[in-house]
Amino acid sequence: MAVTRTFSIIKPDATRRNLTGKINAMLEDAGLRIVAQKRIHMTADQAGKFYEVHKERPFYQDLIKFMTSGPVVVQVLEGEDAVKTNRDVMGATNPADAAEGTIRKAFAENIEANSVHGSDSDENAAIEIAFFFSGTEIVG
Ligand code: IDP
Ligand code: MG
Repeated sequence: MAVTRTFSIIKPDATRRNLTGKINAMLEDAGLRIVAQKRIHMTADQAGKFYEVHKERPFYQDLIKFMTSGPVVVQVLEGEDAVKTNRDVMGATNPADAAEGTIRKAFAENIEANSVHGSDSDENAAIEIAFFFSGTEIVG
């Protein structure tokens, strides 16, 4: 396995409850290195574009409302097989299905307000990283 990068978001439900540090500790304990990070308040335009793949899903408008309801922390994570390593520590989308020891099991409020985003493939990781970060903001 190679060292790769993935894109992560600490979502508004988590920043509201001041969980950024606890989530970062779980990411680091899973072997991921935070090589870029910034706290932003997404615009509806940004959130709409970011989640465009879900635009036909019934929850799309709600998701945009949620993702713009407060600050988020966008991150680039680096590590062995980073996409999978991060998805494993995130846990299932629905916290009711998330395994013990995962971020969503520990912190998610419900299937929408589920505390973290993580890219689902290396291709999407590259697209999502470029959506929020310039090359000089990422320091490996
Ligand atoms: P993922 O975040 O685990 O990759 P996706 O299916 O890509 O899950 O969905 C993106 C985000 O959309 C989820 O993290 C969650 O915030 C929201 N979402 C997914 N499914 C539902 C749903 O059935 N109801 C409400 N929100 C949902
Ligand atoms: Mg997804």
